[in-house]
Amino acid sequence: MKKGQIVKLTGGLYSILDAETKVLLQARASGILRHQKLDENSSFNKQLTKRTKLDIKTVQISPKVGDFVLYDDTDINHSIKTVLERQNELTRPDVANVDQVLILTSVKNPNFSFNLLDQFLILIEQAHIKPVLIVSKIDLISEVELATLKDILTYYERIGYDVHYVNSKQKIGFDTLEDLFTDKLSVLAGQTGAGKSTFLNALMPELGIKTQEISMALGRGKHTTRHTELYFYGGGMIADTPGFSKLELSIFDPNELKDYFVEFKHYESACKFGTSCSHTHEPECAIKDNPNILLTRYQNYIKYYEEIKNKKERY
Ligand SMILES: Nc1nc2c(ncn2[C@@H]2O[C@H](COP(=O)(O)OP(=O)(O)OP(=O)(O)O)[C@@H](O)[C@H]2O)c(=O)[nH]1
Ligand SMILES: [Mg+2]
Repeated sequence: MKKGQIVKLTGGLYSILDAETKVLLQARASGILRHQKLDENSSFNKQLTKRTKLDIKTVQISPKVGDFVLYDDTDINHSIKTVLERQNELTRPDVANVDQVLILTSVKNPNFSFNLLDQFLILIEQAHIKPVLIVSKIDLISEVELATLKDILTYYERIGYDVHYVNSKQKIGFDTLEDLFTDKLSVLAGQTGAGKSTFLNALMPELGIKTQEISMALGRGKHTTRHTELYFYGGGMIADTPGFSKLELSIFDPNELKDYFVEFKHYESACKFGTSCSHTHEPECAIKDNPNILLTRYQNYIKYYEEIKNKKERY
């Protein structure tokens, strides 16, 4: 049995990078994978509740891009026999063992959205992955508009996120990205049309990845990227993933939400009710009306909090 990492998945066929030889080969998932036996501490158990854990001793695991697997190199099909434990995983996009997610947000077409940005940050924080902000299409707004946006985004830098500004068409802003990818599996995420594929083409012109102009010419329109694939760049790997128009937060307890607003933890101890403060209505809350917290961040927090609470009440 040999070890490898899945770098591409199309129509049931996997491309695996052999861990030792670094050779790419085609593989298929073996039948036994569909019912892999899990021990209690397996990372695959995370999504299961206590009850289903007792009920289900075997579980269906679909190998995904980024997964480390053991495959049979004596078999012509290179059958994948085991999916190894995941360090983390995303479901939309479907990638495992991710080191960082680059959130691409265009300043125009589609317009910059703090709402979408904050939702992305929550999803990535929840998956325990490092987010990096890439503001794209900076050539589409005036210098004054860009300066205003940059000014607001220094807030995100202060709370710990790196922010980069790019124009992928003229390859501007890429000099600061050089070491970003080394030894990492990076995922590009963002709305459809944010410029993810164009960004990758600027890094690796030889790839000629399909972007929206090309798909428009083919009469396809939206969602140009349809499958997830890892590309090798700068000593690491980058996944171009299909974008989407709407995100869905998968948080079931509204009290969990505050954990993903990373800056809140610096002030929380000053709340009268400490860590049990929901920051919504309590007296002497150190988050609400805190001048150091960006107002749109707090407003989005309240908005998502209500959404999660209402959803919970419906069940
Ligand atoms: N002016 C300008 N246009 C850009 C830039 N980056 C991307 N675009 C354009 O934006 C459109 C969408 O770009 P894509 O790279 O296909 O977007 P995507 O995020 O990969 O979209 P999906 O694959 O559908 O998720 C294309 O028409 C690009 O030419 C940029 O830096 N400046
Ligand atoms: Mg794309």
